[in-house]
Amino acid sequence: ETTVITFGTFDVLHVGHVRVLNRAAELGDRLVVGVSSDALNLAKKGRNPVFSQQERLEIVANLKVVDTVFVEESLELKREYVEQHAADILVMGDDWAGKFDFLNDICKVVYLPRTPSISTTALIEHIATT
Ligand code: C2G
Repeated sequence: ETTVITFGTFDVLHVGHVRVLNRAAELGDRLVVGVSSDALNLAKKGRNPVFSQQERLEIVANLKVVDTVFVEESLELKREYVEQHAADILVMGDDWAGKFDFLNDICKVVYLPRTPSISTTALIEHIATT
């Protein structure tokens, strides 16, 4: 059995998120998703997410292709998470290209192309100005 792991904030879920999760799921038999905590999101992006971590976890957990979700507390814990979940493949969008290559010793690291022109930031901007 091949376990795939991926990470993200998944705040205001959109088709870019769904596509990367579907493509990640196709690479294995089981998909595990680390959802960034509210604290990590604030540290990373300088703003609170629209949806709380509990809500984001609930949304992602209910997607057909997702088997397991957990809270990602720190970007520095990737190796621990890969080991804990016995992941064979780590998948990230290519905005992270190269960033997790150091995990090549314990899993395969795959970067998938992002869906162009869709982002939560653009969505928030759109909603705020129309
Ligand atoms: N994504 C995508 N296309 C978009 C937007 C996002 O393919 N138009 C992908 C990202 O590349 C990522 C996933 O969807 O693989 C989740 O995106 P974000 O919620 O923006 O995740 P991020 O904040 O980058 O968190 O440890 C890493 C972080 O937790 C990743």
